[in-house]
Amino acid sequence: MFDTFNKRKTRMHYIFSILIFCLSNNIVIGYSVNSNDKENSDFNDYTRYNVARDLLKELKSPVTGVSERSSPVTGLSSSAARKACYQGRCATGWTNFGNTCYYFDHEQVTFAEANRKCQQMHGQLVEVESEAEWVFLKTQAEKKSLDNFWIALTDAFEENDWSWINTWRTASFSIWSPGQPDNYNSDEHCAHAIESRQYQWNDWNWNKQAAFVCEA
Ligand SMILES: [Ca+2]
Ligand SMILES: [Ca+2]
Repeated sequence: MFDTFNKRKTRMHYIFSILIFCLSNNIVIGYSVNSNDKENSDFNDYTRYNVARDLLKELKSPVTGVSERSSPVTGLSSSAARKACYQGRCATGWTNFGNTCYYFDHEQVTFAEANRKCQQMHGQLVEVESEAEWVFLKTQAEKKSLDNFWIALTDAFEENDWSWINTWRTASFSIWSPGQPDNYNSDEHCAHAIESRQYQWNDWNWNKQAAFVCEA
């Protein structure tokens, strides 16, 4: 009887020791996973900060070799041109839709160059805010045989959080091509409309070249 009690006591002690060992190791493993998560998150924050900083630098850098381009309403200041566009009076070369004038440019440029060129014309790279606007752009692009073109959309600040570069508002409308955005090579943070996909969108490396559309 006493022996049985001692055996049971030894067994309980043994099981208890194993439990303590497993528990402490789990805590160590748990800590190490959390610590790795934090390191990964710090690393992701750091690389994402660099991506965003690089894009802002690109957007601010002056575009060289740009020829003088037409303003949406010839001879008017930027605000006057916008007011005229709002009234549906667009200059030659600009196309009216709703309260906005649009300029379709075939020149092949990077995302930042497209943005700057639109600004030089007193406009901005196009923000596509509704299906109606997208259908208008698509119809015009087909009519003008426009190749792939940049739109003002980026996820440079947070992966897969797409916002418009002029207003930094999160995009409420989007029409991605099937399988996109795929952030190919972890290096695609700007969007363009693809001609071969009926001008649905793809995320792309901002140093690639495409046509562009401005609005004012
Ligand atoms: Ca991306
Ligand atoms: Ca892509």
